[in-house]
Amino acid sequence: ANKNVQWFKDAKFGMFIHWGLYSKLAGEWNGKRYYGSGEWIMNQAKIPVAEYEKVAKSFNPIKFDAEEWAQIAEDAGMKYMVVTAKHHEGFSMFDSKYTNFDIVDATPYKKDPMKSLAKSVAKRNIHFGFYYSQFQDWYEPNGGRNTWDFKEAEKDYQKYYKEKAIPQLKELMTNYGKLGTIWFDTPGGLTKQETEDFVNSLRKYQPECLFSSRVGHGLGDYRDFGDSELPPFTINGPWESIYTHNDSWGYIKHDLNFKTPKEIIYLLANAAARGGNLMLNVGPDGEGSFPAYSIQYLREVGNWLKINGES
Ligand code: FUL
Repeated sequence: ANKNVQWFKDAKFGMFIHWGLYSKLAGEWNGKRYYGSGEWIMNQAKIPVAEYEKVAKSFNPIKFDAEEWAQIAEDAGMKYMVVTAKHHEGFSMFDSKYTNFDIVDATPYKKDPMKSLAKSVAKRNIHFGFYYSQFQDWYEPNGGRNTWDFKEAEKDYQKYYKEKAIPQLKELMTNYGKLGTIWFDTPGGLTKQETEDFVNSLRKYQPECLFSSRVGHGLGDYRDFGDSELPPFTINGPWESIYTHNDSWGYIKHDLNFKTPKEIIYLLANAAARGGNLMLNVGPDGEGSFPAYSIQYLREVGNWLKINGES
């Protein structure tokens, strides 16, 4: 295990951010509404890559303001932030040399929002990290789980890891300053030995950066449970629970089921009482704005913590 895990154990409260092309679709495709997890819309609607990539042409998050996002997290009392650098859809929300399907090359926005976000967050002494979907990549012929465009039997996962996932993780670990964590998700395509080699090959870029347990095979530096799951009793060792503010991780405009400040404080207290962290997700929209309810309720949580919390 990584000896730099103390900050994580002390953190208690973090912000998770799901942001990608799906945020622009906002839970709707060809006039049909989708529910559940907005970041899964490409898979739910079986949108062909050739159609999905067109979404990038109008993705222009002009309202994105790194200072504002970081300030919302700080005011809420959050000590770390993990943002989607690439989710299962395969779109890179950062400038990458290894694909043109990224926010700088494929959108009218043309800037790398992760650069300014990393800076604004670090400035506030909040630990910064990236979510990276290391196996599922529905854009790549050799990435995991797009079976509506590509044939499973023809996939070469090793090639995808070698040519995209590993080089991109190197970019993330070398171009954005000091990272608190890389949040891997939904492992696949690698044996335990291969996963160990994968982890070790990345350690050298930032030995202190933590890796989430969803890197697979019981590896990783801290434990995550299922989505929206609190362990029923005290757990030893570093862990976190992940919940989202409404019902979806990625922005869905017709999902208004936001947890109240009181509900968020209950979750936070329950995680803390069992010895772990709560990482609460918000889903900014395609223009780069947080939902108004998230801004308001997180501020109220922060105000409560200032009066009642220790920190
Ligand atoms: C899951 C992913 O498949 C979801 O889209 C989301 O990112 C959640 C936090 O993890 O397993």
